Amino acid sequence: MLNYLRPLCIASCLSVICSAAYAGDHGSAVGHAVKKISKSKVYHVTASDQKGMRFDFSPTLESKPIHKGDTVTFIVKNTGFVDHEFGIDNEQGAKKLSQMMLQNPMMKHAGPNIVSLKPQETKEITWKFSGEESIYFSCTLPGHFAAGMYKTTQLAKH
Ligand SMILES: [Cu+2]
Repeated sequence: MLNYLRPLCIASCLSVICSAAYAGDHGSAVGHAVKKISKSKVYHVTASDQKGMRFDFSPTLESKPIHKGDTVTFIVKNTGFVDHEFGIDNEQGAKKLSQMMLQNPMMKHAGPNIVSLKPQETKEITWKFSGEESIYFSCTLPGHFAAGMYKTTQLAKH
């Protein structure tokens, strides 16, 4: 009986650790999710895996930077052949979660700062940027972060 229960306990403990480390209740170290779509700043993001795993932003983050305090909508489309995620966090949060996912590939995780996308699926997330200024957009599915599936940006000052 005890042996039977043990894997369940490990799984639920991990998911608690994971959400505490990565998302928290309201967002992440770099802001929080917002329900209303941004009227001023929208990026279309593709998550792809045909020519390496990557995110592409349109417009690019270089040509249209995000400023501290901005509310931004990301319309994310998975144009690849496998599942992907789009998460918003700081470097520490993104790296910690991708490391945990590598060690526990079956681990389920979710949070207000992550959208999960099946192939050809499109979802949107609206985020108010506050807190830390160094941002990591990342896919933390096992091996994807290491393969280069992330983009970083530094919030611009007004
Ligand atoms: Cu991915």
